[in-house]
Amino acid sequence: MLRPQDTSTRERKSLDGLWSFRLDPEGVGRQRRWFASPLEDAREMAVPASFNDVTTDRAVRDYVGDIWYQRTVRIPRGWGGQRVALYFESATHRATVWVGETEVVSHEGGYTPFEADLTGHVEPGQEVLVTVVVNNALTFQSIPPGVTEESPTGPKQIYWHDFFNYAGLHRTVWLHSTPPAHVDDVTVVTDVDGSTGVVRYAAQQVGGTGTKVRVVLRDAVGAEVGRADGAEGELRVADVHLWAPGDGYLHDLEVQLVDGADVVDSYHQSVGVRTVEVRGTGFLINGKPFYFKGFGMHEDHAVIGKAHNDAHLVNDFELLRWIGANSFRTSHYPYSEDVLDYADRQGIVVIDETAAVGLNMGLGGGIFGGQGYTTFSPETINDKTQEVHAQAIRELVARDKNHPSVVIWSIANEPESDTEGAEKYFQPLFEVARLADPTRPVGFVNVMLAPHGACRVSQFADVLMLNRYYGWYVNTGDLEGAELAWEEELTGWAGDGKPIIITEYGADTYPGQHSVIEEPWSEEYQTAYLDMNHRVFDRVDAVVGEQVWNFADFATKSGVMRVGGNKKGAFTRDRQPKAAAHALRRRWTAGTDTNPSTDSRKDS
Ligand code: BDP
Repeated sequence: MLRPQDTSTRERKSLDGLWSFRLDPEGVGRQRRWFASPLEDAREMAVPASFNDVTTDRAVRDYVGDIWYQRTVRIPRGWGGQRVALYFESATHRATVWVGETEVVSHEGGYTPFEADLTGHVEPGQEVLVTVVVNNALTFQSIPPGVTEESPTGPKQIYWHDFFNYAGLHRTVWLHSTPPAHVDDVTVVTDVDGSTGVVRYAAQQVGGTGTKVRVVLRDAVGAEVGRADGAEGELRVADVHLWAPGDGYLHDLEVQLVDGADVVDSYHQSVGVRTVEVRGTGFLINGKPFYFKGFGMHEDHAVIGKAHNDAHLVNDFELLRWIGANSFRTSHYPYSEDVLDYADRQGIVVIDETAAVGLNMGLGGGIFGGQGYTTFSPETINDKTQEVHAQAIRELVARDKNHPSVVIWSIANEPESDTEGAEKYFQPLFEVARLADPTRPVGFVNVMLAPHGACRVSQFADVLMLNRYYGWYVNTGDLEGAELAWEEELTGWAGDGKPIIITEYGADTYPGQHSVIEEPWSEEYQTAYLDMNHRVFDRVDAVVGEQVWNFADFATKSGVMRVGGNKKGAFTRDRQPKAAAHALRRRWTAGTDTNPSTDSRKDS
């Protein structure tokens, strides 16, 4: 499956806008066939948006269950003889879709795309009713997991991740056409041989008899630099302009299906020629040591929740550039495809993460409400969860494998990782990731509860990714004690001989809170806390990256540890800098021209 495009042979039509919307607290809509006619008692809802914060109604914000979306769609009259499909960039956390009275697709997982083939169900020029039932309940068999507990006031959704369970249609829905014979998938792997770029490609076609694959590679100004015939092959580009951090140089690979002299289908795949390699404790991009500077982020904004929005996208990347960041992690789920495309063009490096967050009943205790469950057991996170998780990894890789910005797959955030159950659960998932993509390093993000010596999962990882809160959740307010304890643990990890990226370190900070003696929650403490961490990182050679938690403040469920959400942002939720943002900017741009490609630190 490829993302819809407008090309010489394909067309797409966005279905963004206002849809009819109705909650279904009794869960009767499927049985009463709400898809068969215009939704009764509906209100209007924006797509793309998380539905939760759009209204003023608490019942909407906290709703758990089936959510119905519906609109009419006109099939373009010029699409006769074409394959017609509906493509959802995401539906959180699962969905079933009807066109008229015909069920056309179901999908599990809230952050990866899926598609329904409508050919044969619709006619060009016809207006059809498209109905989607989205379901946002989390269970032990969903990724991320959760559980619904009965309470005197009704069922309550419990989950163990620290961000609000925003749901709905967060991203664009496309109606699109392809020729009946069309390119169905493209995989590109690049290499560098001296000054020559190597582009290996493999293309799949469906529906063709006698059609052949042809590829044409063009540079950024459109000059042809290579072409080949055949479903698989290799192109070599002399004096290639590489894709590199801070230099998002892209080639365009046009994948054609040809029938004699006719171009039956044309699909455009961006290609960044670059290499990624782990060597000892080094992380190399294009053979050069790379030091990650940046953040764990969230898709999170006022009103729209987790919806994708281009203005916010550009603004967030402007702030990344302003502060001197060269990278981020898609904590804790795959972000919009537009974010990855933009990262490619901006030369920002990405650690790409699945939505496997909260697989840890030891974490948070009273804070996140994990009491009373065992993480890995037949009744909780089990074989079925592992299958869903494996599928989430496959879908992430299938969607993002061709993005040069993506340099590491993170298969989970802070799972339980110090037990036999964890080892058994995760070993096969590393294999799933490596089978799906043998070219990129694979890792997972380790939690403080499984320190060096106790973790049984990091043995499978190519890169060690650590989240640590010395000076916040432990040694609170005691940065001297924190510095000692942190350096001791980190030195242990450094002995494993793998590169280490600190994927989270941070302190909640209420903007405008000040304190001469650097008290927790003050802007001064956040800055001092980050400085302490940086002193530790700078003393440990195996550390190849620092990603602060978090880029910006973000929404969470209510809790006694959360003040209007998580306040660990360097920026506020509306993207104003706290004092720490200026401090980070000084560190990350020191000795550079603020170009993220120029790393002033840790060049070896
Ligand atoms: C880590 C999680 C992250 C949380 C963060 C925190 O990975 O999602 O938001 O801690 O507590 O446990 O701020």
